[in-house]
Parts: sequence; C-alpha cells; structure tokens
Amino acid sequence: MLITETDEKSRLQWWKDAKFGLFIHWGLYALPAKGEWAMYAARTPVAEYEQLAKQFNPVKFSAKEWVNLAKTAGMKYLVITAKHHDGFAMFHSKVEKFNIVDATPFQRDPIKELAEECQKQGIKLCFYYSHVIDWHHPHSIHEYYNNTWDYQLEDKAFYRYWNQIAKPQVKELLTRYGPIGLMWFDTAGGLSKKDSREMVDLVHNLQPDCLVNSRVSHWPGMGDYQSKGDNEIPMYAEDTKPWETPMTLNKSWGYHIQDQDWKKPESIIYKLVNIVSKGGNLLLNVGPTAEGLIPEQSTKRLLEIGDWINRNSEAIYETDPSPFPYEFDWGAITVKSGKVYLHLYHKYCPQNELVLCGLKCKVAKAYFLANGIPLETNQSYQAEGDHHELRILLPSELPDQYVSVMALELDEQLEVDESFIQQASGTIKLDLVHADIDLKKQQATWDFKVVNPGTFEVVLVNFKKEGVDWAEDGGKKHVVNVNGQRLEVIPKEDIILEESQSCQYPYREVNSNLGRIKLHRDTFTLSLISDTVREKPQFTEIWQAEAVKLRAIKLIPVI
Ligand code: FHN
Repeated sequence: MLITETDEKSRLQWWKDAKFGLFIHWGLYALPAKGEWAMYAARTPVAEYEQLAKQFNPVKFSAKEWVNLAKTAGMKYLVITAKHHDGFAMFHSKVEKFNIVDATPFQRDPIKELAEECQKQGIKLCFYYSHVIDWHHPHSIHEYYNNTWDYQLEDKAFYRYWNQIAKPQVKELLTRYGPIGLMWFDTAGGLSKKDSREMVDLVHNLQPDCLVNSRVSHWPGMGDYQSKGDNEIPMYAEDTKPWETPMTLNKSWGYHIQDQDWKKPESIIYKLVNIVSKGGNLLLNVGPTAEGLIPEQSTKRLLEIGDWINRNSEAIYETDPSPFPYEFDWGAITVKSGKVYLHLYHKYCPQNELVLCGLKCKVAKAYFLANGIPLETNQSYQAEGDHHELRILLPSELPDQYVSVMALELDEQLEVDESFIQQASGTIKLDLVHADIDLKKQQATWDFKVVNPGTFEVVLVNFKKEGVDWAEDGGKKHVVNVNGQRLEVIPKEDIILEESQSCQYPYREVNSNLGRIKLHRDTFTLSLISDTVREKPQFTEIWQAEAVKLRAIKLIPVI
C-alpha cells in the first residue's frame, strides 16, 4: 500500500495530539513476579514455563476498570502486550495453543474485552507484539537473546517462526479486534530489511490507519514514528520524526514484586511536561499482577497525574513544542495558536518573579490555568544585545500541585529569539543536539550571546549509566576553547543530580566543573573537544547501551 505524505500527516494526527498513553506489560511472567524477562534470566525450560499457564487465572481482571483508569489518568491510547518475548499470546490465537484462552483456566480473551471497552470509553486500543524474540518457539531467531537452553541455534529455521507465528498472529490481531491505533513492535535485532518491510506492509495493508513504531526494525527510517530508548528523553528537537518515550513507574515493565522503587508523582508530571514540550508522547507503563490487578502504587500515581492533567489539559493535548532550543531551569513550555504555556515546576521555580528571556511578541494577558487570576507583567527590550525580557509577578503561593501552568495570551504572532541566549538566572545552556559537530576532530561548536557579562563556571552535563566506571568512560581529557580562553580538564563527577529534567534510570545526570572563563557582552563561539562528542542519533538505540552520553555545556555565572 502506498502511503502519501499527506495521508501520513493525517494518519498520525490523533497520536500527535494525544501526548499520553498507557503501556501494559501483562503476561504469564506476572506469576513468578520478577519482570517479563524472568524466563530468560532463569533459563526456564519451555515445558516448565508452560506449567505457569495452568495456574494463570486472573479473575480480578476488569477491562472496564483498566480502560477507565487510563481515561481518568488523561491517557488517550492503551498499548497492551499481546505477546511478549516469552511467546505467550494474551489473546485467543488460532495458530498457537500457547495462549490465554486455550492454555489457562481463565479461558477468557482479555484483548477482546479490552477492545470492547476501549470502543465504549473512546480510547485507542494498540498492541505490543514481540515479533522477533520468542523464547517459546523453536525457530525464532534474534541477534542476541534466544532460547538456547531448549533449542540449538543451528537447528532453527527462522521462516518457520516468521510465517507460521509472527505474521499470522499479527494478522489475527488486526482482523479480529476492530480498528487498532498502532502496532508497537520491539527488539528487532537481526531482522532483515526485507522482513521488516514485509511486517510494516502487512500492518498497513490490513489496517491502513494503524501506525507502526520504529522498533519494528533496526534499519533506519522504518515505521511511522520514533520510539525512543526505554526511559529515554531526548534533548530539545533531537528527532525530526514524531517520537515517544516508553517509561516505567518503577524500574520494571512486567510485575516485579521486589521492585518498590516507585517514581514520585511530581517527577512523572515533570517528565510528562518535559516530553510534551519537546514534541514527544509519553507511554507510561503498568505491570498488572497475576490476579489481573494494576498495582496500587501505579494506580495512585496515575490518578494523581490525571487530576493534574484535568486542570491543565489545554496546555498538554494538541499542543506544539516549545520554540526555544533549550530546557529552562524553572520548567518547560508548550504552545498553541495565540498562546504560550509556561509550566512552572514548583521545586525549581523562582520566588516572586518569573523572567522569560527571548520572547519577542507582545503578551496581552497572563494567568494561571488553575485559577484564571490575571498576573502583572512587564515586557522590555534592550537594543544593545538585542535582548527581550518578560517579567511576571508571581503570587506568594503557586495555585496548583507540583506544576502550575501559566497561560500567556499573545497580541501578535509568536516570535522568539531562537539563538542561545542567557536565561534569567544568567545561565547559558548549550545542548549537544544543536551543536555543529566535526566528528574527525571530535569537536562540538556553538554560537551564543552574552547580555549580562561576568565570570562563568563551565559545567559539562553528561548522563551516566548505572554501574559505569566514570574514570573509564567519562573521565577523559576535555578541551574547551572560547574567546581566547582554553580549559583542558579531566572532568570529575562533581555533582550527581538526584532529579533531572531529562535523565532517569538507568542513567543519572552528572555535572562536572571544567573551570572558569570571563565573557563580556557580545556573541561568542565555544568549542568542546571530547571523545564523547557524537552525531545526532540516527535511529533508536533501544537498550540505551552507551555508558556515558554527553548532553550539554552550561555556563553558570559566578556570583
Ligand atoms: O525487552 C523489552 C522489555 O522487556 C520491555 O518490553 C521494553 C519496553 O520498551 N522493551 C524491550 C527492551 O527495550
């Protein structure tokens, strides 16, 4: 089927407007309760794993309650694991008996029940399908993660799996459950370009409007939108394609009884806002129990988020990303025609006054969505340095919980200074994604403007993966050159942030002080040479394998 560019835009529109979806990892693995990789981790033989099906009887499952929870949380679509890597179909498959209707005492088809409820409650139903990894089937072959304890790799005939299971089951999913919003494929390592294309075409031929995520293939450019790595939040405008971050509420996808490391509701709201402000979607995961219940800790968080979204929905759904090329210290921005929304993170927001630099158009009115009370504003322009400032007086108490959203109604067309300028705190943030990269020299270069001169601490921002040895992967020589000043440093882990706007498990944000520089009022070029300088990622690195990811340079004024 040929999909034109115009078709593509309108096919994607519902999803781009939706911003927020529910991911559900549910399967037999809820019984051992150690996450969805339990079978692989314990090298459980197929015959033994199949016994789990006989005990799987999730009688407390209620499609109505799950869909209602998603809806109350403000989610517009739901992606459920129709089959995960363990090969167990959570729907009534006719091509494989290892499925929830034929192999369990439950005998119900939860996918059918969810399809009916989603229709009723107006949520788009979508499927996760592990199309390459299948530890149950003797012939599935992945680049790395195969069941080699029951089967010999050399005996595997991939197309027997592909033609008898993967394609027929995808066909079942797309022909039996009504219109499907999207197919969320995963872990395509080793799948050829031709087979990837075949899977994309199969979906589009059966349901032309059904979207396909980029994880259908490791070959770049496939799929309708970009799935980021697990829990990965890109920097501003890193992706040219529409994108989505799949995110956990604790550290696990499938139900894991020992993982009680739950993210705070405020952190989840910060992440949601941050993602939407950069033009992405958040797909937030729950891992229901073997009884069919969504864990209480997850439900509690979803309800809190829903409550917040309810008050601030106009600043989330159907919005456009921030026009500024950097993150703000105090929160994030989304926009809509004639309006700019400032999402103030209570934890980081200044007191008394918020100053936004670089907004060129006139603001007619400012108020918080939570109470609508007009706020006093003052806009100014300094010709020297071509600097625009909007000052907004803040009430002594912010009106919402965790994040208060301020609407700015514009008198004119939205126009901003898109260069790297100083934020009100005096900080200048240079994101790697916006640098000019010279890979041969391992050099990143930025131009930026200084309006308030002085001495600046040059701070390197990296995301470091859990368990990584800094000395080995981050602590190599870095050279910074700016306005005739040179810093040559082996960075240290000076600050490891507890909470970061874009960084989360399995990474931590590390800030390293590289030294001080002096800058007068002018425009400058800064270059950084480091072996961690990379090009923009070309396609998703789903495992987020890099030990240390260089993200930005910050110039922080020394008071
Ligand atoms: O291996 C899977 C994992 O179990 C989980 O489903 C996540 C969700 O994005 N995807 C894979 C790893 O990236």
